[in-house]
Amino acid sequence: MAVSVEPRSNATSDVATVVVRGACPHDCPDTCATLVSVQDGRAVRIQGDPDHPVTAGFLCAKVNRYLERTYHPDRLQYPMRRVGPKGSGEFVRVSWDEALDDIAMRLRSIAETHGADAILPYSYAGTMGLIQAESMDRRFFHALGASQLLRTICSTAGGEGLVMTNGSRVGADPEGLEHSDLVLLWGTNTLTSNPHLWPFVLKARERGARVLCIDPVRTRTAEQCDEWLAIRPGTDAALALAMMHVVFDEGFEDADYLAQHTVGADELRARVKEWTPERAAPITGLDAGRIRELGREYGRAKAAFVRINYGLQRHAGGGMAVRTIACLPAVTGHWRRPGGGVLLSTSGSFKFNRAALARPELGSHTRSINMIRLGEALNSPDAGVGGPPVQALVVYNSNPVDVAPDRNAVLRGMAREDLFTVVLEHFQTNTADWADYVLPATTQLEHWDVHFAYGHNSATLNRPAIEPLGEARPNSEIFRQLGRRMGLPPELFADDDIALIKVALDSQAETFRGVTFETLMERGWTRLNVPTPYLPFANGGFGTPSGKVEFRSERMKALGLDPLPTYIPPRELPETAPELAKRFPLSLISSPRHYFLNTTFVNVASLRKGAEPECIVHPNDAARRNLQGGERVVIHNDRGHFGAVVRVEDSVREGVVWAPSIWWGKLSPDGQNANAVTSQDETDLGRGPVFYDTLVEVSAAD
Ligand SMILES: Nc1nc2c(c(=O)[nH]1)N[C@H]1C(S)=C(S)[C@@H](COP(=O)(O)OP(=O)(O)OC[C@H]3O[C@@H](n4cnc5c(=O)[nH]c(N)nc54)[C@H](O)[C@@H]3O)O[C@H]1N2
Ligand SMILES: Nc1nc2c(c(=O)[nH]1)N[C@H]1C(S)=C(S)[C@@H](COP(=O)(O)OP(=O)(O)OC[C@H]3O[C@@H](n4cnc5c(=O)[nH]c(N)nc54)[C@H](O)[C@@H]3O)O[C@H]1N2
Ligand SMILES: [Mo]
Repeated sequence: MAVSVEPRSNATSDVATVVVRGACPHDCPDTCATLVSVQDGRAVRIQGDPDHPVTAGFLCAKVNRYLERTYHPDRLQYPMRRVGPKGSGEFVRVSWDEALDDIAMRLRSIAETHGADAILPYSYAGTMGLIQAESMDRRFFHALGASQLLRTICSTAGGEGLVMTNGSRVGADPEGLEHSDLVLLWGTNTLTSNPHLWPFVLKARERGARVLCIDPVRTRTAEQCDEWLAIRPGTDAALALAMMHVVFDEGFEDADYLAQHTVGADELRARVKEWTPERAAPITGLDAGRIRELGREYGRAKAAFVRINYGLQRHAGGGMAVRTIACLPAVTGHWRRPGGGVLLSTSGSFKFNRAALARPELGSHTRSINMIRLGEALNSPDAGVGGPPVQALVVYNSNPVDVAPDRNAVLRGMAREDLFTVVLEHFQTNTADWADYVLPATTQLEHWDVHFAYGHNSATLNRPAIEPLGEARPNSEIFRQLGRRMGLPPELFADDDIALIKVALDSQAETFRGVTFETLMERGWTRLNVPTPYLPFANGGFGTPSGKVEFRSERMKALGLDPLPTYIPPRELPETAPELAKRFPLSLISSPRHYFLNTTFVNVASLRKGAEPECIVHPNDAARRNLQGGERVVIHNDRGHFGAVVRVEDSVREGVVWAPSIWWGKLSPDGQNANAVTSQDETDLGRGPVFYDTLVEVSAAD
């Protein structure tokens, strides 16, 4: 593969330096444009592109260490075949030909004996690149007739909630945030999980906006805000309903926007009439007076910017919560003005030609398996959905043993002697330990890709900066080779990665006008064909069946849900599960630790800094358990347990335990992590996970 470079003179060194434009591949709203400096074939520096309006020349704490991760001594560089017992982690090096021939033979034999849907791909967003995450791999599994994977683990609950109200995964433009006069950071740890939004928040504040954070945890983001509203987990819809109560009650609604661009305004008004701040107070754990004042602040604002991220939707009613919050700017007409609206995701504006990349029509007949129910799928004779048992698992861009809920169920499945497991990876993760074959994959510095974003409006190209390490290969190439070996139609596997990028860009969408391979090659990134700031709904134009904001939704009704916004309580709270709560009274939130990206970077020493898993407990909860702080505890429920060192602080609300995540099991003293206690339950919309809807008890270890 040719390495594409842009020569640049380098005054400080006599070794020629070339700078290669790239994209951060990680699952984060920011999708940064990067500049990688290469000397003599080795990457020596990675920086954020100073010209990119959102990257703004800086990278996060983690991606600043991307070179350390790439050149990590533990990088997998050769294909390996298991020799020891399953899970022992004993492997021998084999050639690519030997590995691929044997994998093709095994998969063919499973397809003949059990049917091709006994083969399950398992991937998520280890890289978000369209080429390495949803091109040749998808063609391969679709043509094979493998089971489909429902990729629900992160964003489908909130995404569907947004679609029910507004009709698309489109939101307020972060580049307009500075014009906002009130910023609500609602269920988002912005400084950790979306740091490139922060400069825009600061600009709004400089212009006079108040910045509030609504979160059960006083995160580093909440610390920086004007106020922390310590809401009870999973109760956000009740707060939003009460805010709308105040807005209507005190006449802050935009009657003209309601009349022109919404459906069901009268029914919404009647619904929120019941939602007095006094009713929402005990549910949300917030003071009724403060809720009323928040409703007024929102109502008086001209352009409130509500940044919701994905934390608040990881509860049983997460879809409804997002749908309900998304109603707010339509009631007040804030969509009309720069800085106003709700932002969950901008991804809906990126109309890449994904169908041509992935060819879903080839596999549309096969069964679907929800990725968050992997434990059930591996342990049930009919995979939990009907049909053959899962006999082969092919994992790439994901680390299911550590990220999927109900970890012990996943581990039981991975241990099955009759399960054939292939893992494409950079590192020997806990998942790779259970593989029959481990195949070394390239990193973002070593392959081509093209990226959308879910927190801004530019597409980004990634060019390889260095040659692959050892014998590592891009995912796309591994599936190309497997497709050929398995005798699938050769024309599906003919495109090289640059041809695939051009396929992805072959879009007729208006937002894609001007987004071409040439513009991307020239600058590295291209803003979609939308104005700056983009006001997607200033004049309506919603993607719902009615073309309007659907306060009342027939689609919700068809799903058996309330057609109007409402509050669906978490499954695991004292008031919904009183018996369970007697034994397990605390709500566990296992949201991202600042220096990890899901389980990526956990093995980078400079980011782990010798730390151990920890949890934070409120002083009152600690006192009841005789915990002083600093000692080792076990966090447990009927699904399992994991260990942590406890910190006692009032930075979590009473009743909540925060265990920053996601640790590698094998880098934790007890080999476990937070997913030992999470459940395979599904959200109301989108069949998503309920990671933070989890009751536990915290006990001193021994
Ligand atoms: N550094 C870093 N950045 C990341 C990631 C990472 O692992 N590390 N992960 C990336 C990925 S995949 C994603 S999806 C995003 C996730 O990033 P976010 O969408 O920001 O989600 P979380 O960090 O899961 O949760 C955000 C906040 O929601 C709070 N929260 C939990 N439950 C509730 C609730 O019921 N109501 C309210 N109001 N708040 C609640 C949590 O305490 C947390 O502080 O971040 C991305 N960015
Ligand atoms: N308890 C708890 N569990 C959670 C969450 C939580 O907050 N709490 N968050 C959830 C969320 S939001 C998400 S998105 C998921 C994330 O789940 P995953 O998408 O599985 O994320 P990672 O843990 O980062 O694992 C990605 C793996 O892909 C590998 N990888 C990266 N690039 C490539 C490549 O080009 N090729 C190949 N073959 N491999 C590559 C990396 O080395 C890494 O091991 O986890 C979920 N699980
Ligand atoms: Mo995620």
